[in-house]
Amino acid sequence: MTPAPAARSFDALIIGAGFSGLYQLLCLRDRLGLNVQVLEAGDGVGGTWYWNRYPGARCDSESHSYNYTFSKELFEEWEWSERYPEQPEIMRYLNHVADRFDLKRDICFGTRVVAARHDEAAGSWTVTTEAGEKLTAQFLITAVGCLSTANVPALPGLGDFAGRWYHTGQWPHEGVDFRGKRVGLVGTGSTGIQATPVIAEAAAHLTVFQRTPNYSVPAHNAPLTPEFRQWVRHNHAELRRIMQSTPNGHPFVIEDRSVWDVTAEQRQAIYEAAWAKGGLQFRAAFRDLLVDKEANDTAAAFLKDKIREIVKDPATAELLADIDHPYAAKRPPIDSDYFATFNRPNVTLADVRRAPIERITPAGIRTAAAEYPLDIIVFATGFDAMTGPLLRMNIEGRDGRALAEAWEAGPRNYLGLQVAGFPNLFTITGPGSPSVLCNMPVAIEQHVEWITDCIARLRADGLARIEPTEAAMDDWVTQVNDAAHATLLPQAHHSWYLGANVPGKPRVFMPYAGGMARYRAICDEVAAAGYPGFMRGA
Ligand code: NA7
Repeated sequence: MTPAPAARSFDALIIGAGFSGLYQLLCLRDRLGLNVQVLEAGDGVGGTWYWNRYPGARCDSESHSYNYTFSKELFEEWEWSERYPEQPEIMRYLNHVADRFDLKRDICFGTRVVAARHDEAAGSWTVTTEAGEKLTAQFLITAVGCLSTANVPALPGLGDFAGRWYHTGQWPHEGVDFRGKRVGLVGTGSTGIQATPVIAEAAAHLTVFQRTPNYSVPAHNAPLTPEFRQWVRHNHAELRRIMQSTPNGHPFVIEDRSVWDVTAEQRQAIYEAAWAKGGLQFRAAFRDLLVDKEANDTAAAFLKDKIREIVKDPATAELLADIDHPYAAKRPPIDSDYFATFNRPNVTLADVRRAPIERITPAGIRTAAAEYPLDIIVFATGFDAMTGPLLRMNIEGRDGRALAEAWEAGPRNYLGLQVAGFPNLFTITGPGSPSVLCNMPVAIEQHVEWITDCIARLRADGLARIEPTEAAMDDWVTQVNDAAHATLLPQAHHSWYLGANVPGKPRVFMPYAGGMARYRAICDEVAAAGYPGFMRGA
């Protein structure tokens, strides 16, 4: 554990030392010259990647786009080894960044924030850590990630399970030995789909408990060739331009053609080519896949046929292909041999949509249909996404009003960045911003730079505080809703984008679905116009 900082009072406190916290520290400390402290619960940098060490943990963004782009030198000196970066390599990258810019000296590790309260008279935030320490700052910036609060289902009997159980987002650093073990994996989101083939290789038997069947496109991961790496190194500016101009912040453009511009044969050939290429790019094959349900149906049918082609047992294939939502309306997973894994003799699929899990017994999992004896249970059951990490910190704004109360009916803010009644609090990649619908480093750089400019302008104007108006928030909530409903995204009624995976959570489409490029333009316009919708004061 890093010793507590000597000074108790800072210009800015940043919570979290992942992609966003590191860059925010660099910007505020080295560009603005502020006195900044980062508080990080983990014992190292990495954020989401510090905790998600499950077997097969890998980013679905392609590695050459999963880095910072603010520094050409940093971009050019780092070389990724594979098409998609694996968790340990992302950790090496973030440690490299932290060391290169000498960031660790201003990060307090092993320090979990349990409360944050705004003091109106002092114009400052007081943050309390789990150890009871109190720190104050004029600005409070949350860099806590969107997928950092593990969602362990409240299943009766879990405490009595005689084996070991783990959540993928809280994976033990020493790893888990599956050899000779009967393993149950609950959840078939991106995580479960990544972990299944890797666990199946090691375990004696793996049972995958599937509630909602999911599409998946092959990742086609492979080592990067020296030629590709060289091309990346020489194209920093162009790659940055593309990533900043596309709706999802990826280094490829969405094709400007409709599903209906081509014949059925041409469409099939386009989907085959996209399948062969693999990755998230599949969804960029046509411009209307996420806005026209019938167009989407053509992609869905193609992907379901692929499952039936790959999986040999027809009953298992039908269970896997029985998908009830439009393709990419939930976050689309990509995989390495996920469906083929069900052809292995040591892998079973259990349908817990028709026969739900009733309880965990000392011996395993009991569903409405059968009892499955298990030695290890892996919960790949996702996260209390986006709002979860913010709400668990007990943030209180003016007059002690809790953020949990302000967001009782779902998150409300302006531009996904600030909440009325919570002056000088900024939420990096918060709900109401593109965040999880975007390649995260792109969303993070945009937010961090906007916040940095905002604070710089405030100081240059001799002002000390900023918060949005209620009217601006109301208008933004409407825009976030409208943007979501212009797409098929809300049609996946069980999606974590809607908070549907957490019992009791308000059903509100949380990220801004209008596209990163449009969002960036809106934020830039607001800044250029002198921050309309915000109240700035002394
Ligand atoms: P996700 O995408 O939220 O997936 C969680 C999975 O766990 C999903 O299949 C859920 O089914 C399932 N789940 C959750 N609770 C239960 C219970 N109680 N019983 C059975 N099944 C359950 O999380 P991931 O970690 O895979 O991915 C999160 C993001 O990380 C991903 O989207 C990328 O952005 C990176 P459900 O669909 O709720 O029926």
